[in-house]
Order: sequence, then structure tokens, then C-alpha cells
Amino acid sequence: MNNKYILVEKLENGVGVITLNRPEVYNALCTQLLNEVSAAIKDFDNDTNIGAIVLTGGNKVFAAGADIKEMANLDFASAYNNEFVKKEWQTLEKHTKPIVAAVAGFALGGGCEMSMLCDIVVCDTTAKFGQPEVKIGTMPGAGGTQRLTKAVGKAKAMYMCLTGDMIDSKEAKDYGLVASVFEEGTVVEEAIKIASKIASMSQPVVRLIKESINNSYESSLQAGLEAERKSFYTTLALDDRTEGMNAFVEKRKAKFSNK
Ligand code: CO8
Repeated sequence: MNNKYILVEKLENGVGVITLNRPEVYNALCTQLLNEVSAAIKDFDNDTNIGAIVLTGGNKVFAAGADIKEMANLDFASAYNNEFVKKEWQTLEKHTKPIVAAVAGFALGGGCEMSMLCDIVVCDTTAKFGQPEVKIGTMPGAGGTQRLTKAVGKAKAMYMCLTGDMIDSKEAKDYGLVASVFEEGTVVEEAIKIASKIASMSQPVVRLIKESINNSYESSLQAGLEAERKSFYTTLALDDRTEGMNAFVEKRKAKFSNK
């Protein structure tokens, strides 16, 4: 497949690497990029030579969230009726091989959610995690109110989702959002080392362990995710969401009307 927004590599040590590649917009997650990531993950899942995957944006930025310019004209009816990006996110949720997220720089909104969909998150000292959707008149729609709460606890998740403030790599480590923090510029190679260690293990055993941890972690999560997605679609009916996204695109401060 010819990819426009990602780079895909198969390394000899059984590791597949997917690199988000829209640097001019901080790897904003447009539908095509999500489609490409989803197809690459499916390919790796079906490839018996691949034992683990690294998902990264490279050593500068992970992703600054869903593509706001693409969503600026999205309305509630079409998002809900056509299940806007639901299947792409679900491929990420359902992958069977372990994925290590290697985060440098911003992991915001859908970017933070994408990292949390991976099985292990590692970052470098430049990493900044956040759920800033509230600032553009919407809310997380791919796990930000659910997985973040399970990862960092209610108080910190409320703080992050309600203020839109970011946390740095130290806080992310202290709160258990990431497994390890590496020196600036080294996170991709370190993530590959972790993935290569996993790829050297028995694939069915790795899969059983992963399933088993997810069974524990995800009990009662699905109902929350379904409700969250519908609530995200609901924000598309608000004037404030239109104002927030237009203000971002026009590079001005949003004036919310609480409607
Ligand atoms: N979408 C589209 N374009 C973006 C995005 C984005 N998320 N982030 C940055 N860009 C673009 C900018 O528009 C700009 O483009 P241009 O040069 O053409 O004007 C370029 O990237 C550089 O950005 P800035 O000039 O703003 O760079 P700064 O270094 O000043 O700031 C930030 C960097 C802090 C990352 C800033 O760009 C920012 O705040 N970005 C938006 C972050 C955000 O709000 N993310 C959340 C998006 S909403 C979301 O993710 C919801 C997911 C829901 C999934 C639903 C599933 C059902």
C-alpha cells in the first residue's frame, strides 16, 4: 500500500515500526492517516514474522490530536450516522500483537488517546500529554475520559480534561501513564529495544498475557467508551464547538456562548 501520512518498516528482529508522518501539522490525525495506521496494524497482525510493533511520531512529536481543520465542518448527524472514525480507532483497540508507543513532544487529544490505546507507553523528556478538547468546545472521543481515568486516577484525569492543561514526562511517569522516560532523541530506539525483547518471546504466550491483562484492565470499560463516543458526537451540535474550531483555524481566541 502507498502511504501518504505514515512510514512503515519491518525490522529483522521481528519488530514492525509505524511512524506518523505529517510533520507540518504535528502529525494531526486526519481520517486518511488513521486509515493508514489501521491498515498497517492489520498487516503486522497477519504477519507471522512480526512479534511486536512500535507506533511513534519520531523523535520530535507524537501527535497533536485529531485534525481540527477536517473536523471543523463535521456535524452531529453525519458523525453519528456514519460513525466518524469509529472503525479506525477500533482496529487500534483490537490489535492482537503488543504495540509500544514511543512518544516525544506533544501527545494531545486523539494523540494522547492513541498512545493510551497501545500496550506500553514510553516517552522522552520532551513529552507533553494532554486532553485539550475542552478548549475548542468539544471533549475526548476515543478514550480520553475512560483510559486516562484508569491510568492516572479521577483527580488528575478531571484536571487534565476540564482545564486542557498538559502534563510533562515526569508527571506522566509519576502517575503511571508511561512505563519509562528516556533521554531526548532516544525514545524510538529504546522502544524498538523493548519491542524486540517482546518479539523474541513466544507469540501465543505474549498474546495470552496481553489478553489476560486487558481482561482485567477493561472490565466495564466498553460501556464507558460507547457512551463517551456518543457524547463526543453530541458536542458537534453545539455553537461553542463550531466557534472553538473556527477560532483555532482562524488563529484567534474563541468566544464561547455556552450554547
Ligand atoms: N489539527 C489540525 N492542525 C493542527 C493541529 C490539529 N490538531 N495541531 C496543530 N495543527 C497545525 C496548525 O494549524 C498549524 O498549521 P499552519 O502552519 O497551517 O497554521 C501547524 O500545525 C503548527 O501549529 P501551531 O502554529 O499552533 O504550533 P505551536 O507550536 O504554536 O502550537 C500546539 C502547537 C500546542 C500543538 C497547537 O498547535 C495546538 O494547540 N494544537 C491543537 C491541539 C488540540 O486541540 N488537540 C485536540 C484536537 S480534538 C481531538 O483530538 C478529539 C479526538 C476525538 C476522536 C473522536 C473519535 C470518535
